[in-house]
Amino acid sequence: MSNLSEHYSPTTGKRLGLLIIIMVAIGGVVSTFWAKNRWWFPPVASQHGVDVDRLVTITFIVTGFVFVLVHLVLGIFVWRYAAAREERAIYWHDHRTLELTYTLVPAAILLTLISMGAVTWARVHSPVPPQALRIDVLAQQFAWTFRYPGPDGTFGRTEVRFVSRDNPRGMDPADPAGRDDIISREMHIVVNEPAVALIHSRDVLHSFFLPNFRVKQDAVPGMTTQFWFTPTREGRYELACAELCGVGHYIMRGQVVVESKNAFETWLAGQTH
Ligand SMILES: [Cu+2]
Repeated sequence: MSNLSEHYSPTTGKRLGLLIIIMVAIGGVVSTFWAKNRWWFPPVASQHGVDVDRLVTITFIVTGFVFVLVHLVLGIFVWRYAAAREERAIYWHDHRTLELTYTLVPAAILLTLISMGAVTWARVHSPVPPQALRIDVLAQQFAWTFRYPGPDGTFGRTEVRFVSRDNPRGMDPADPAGRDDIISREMHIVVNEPAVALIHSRDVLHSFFLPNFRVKQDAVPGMTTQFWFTPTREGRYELACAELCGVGHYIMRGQVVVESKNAFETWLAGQTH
């Protein structure tokens, strides 16, 4: 013990404590003022996206507060109780009130955060509104294509055995419902109206990621996954693949256009069948 206290003087403790406090302060300032505009989300453009952002903000505030608090206390304790020659640490075996406090308080905070998340999740993944615009999204190495059901409102049948170079979706040539289907390399949707993406993959796992809309859904070979959302702002947005799907993953991007009902109808009418 005497050896230790010769090496670790109260000055060392003060320096270490101060270092922890300074690091927390620098980290807080840098992330607030410098990283905020570089590493933050792109502007939100969907209804549920606002709820998602609110959840993220609340979570950051709560966890950030606890993070700073814990490290300040750590710094202060290192400072205050650095190896003093005679002082001994207080020790007790049981402290019911203290144990209950540090168990129940974090549990209550976490339960609150989780419940808020669960409520938002349930709303985001609620049943698709019947009037939603349906878009068949096909992911393949390394591109996105979109299909609209055409004037008859029905998608033509697809089957794996029909997939070929000229027929990447595997449209059944015998199905009349498929004759008027419209295939596009851009996804167009109507502002303030729900749209549902019915997502397929032709080869490997991909992920349908619309950062502005806070939408992310895996594209899984052999099944249809879906995500419905309501865009709230007109404009042109990025669609990215968020699942490492091969050497061309980085170029697997698409465009999503949110426009008025009129502009959408005009665009759709101009598409070749
Ligand atoms: Cu991909």
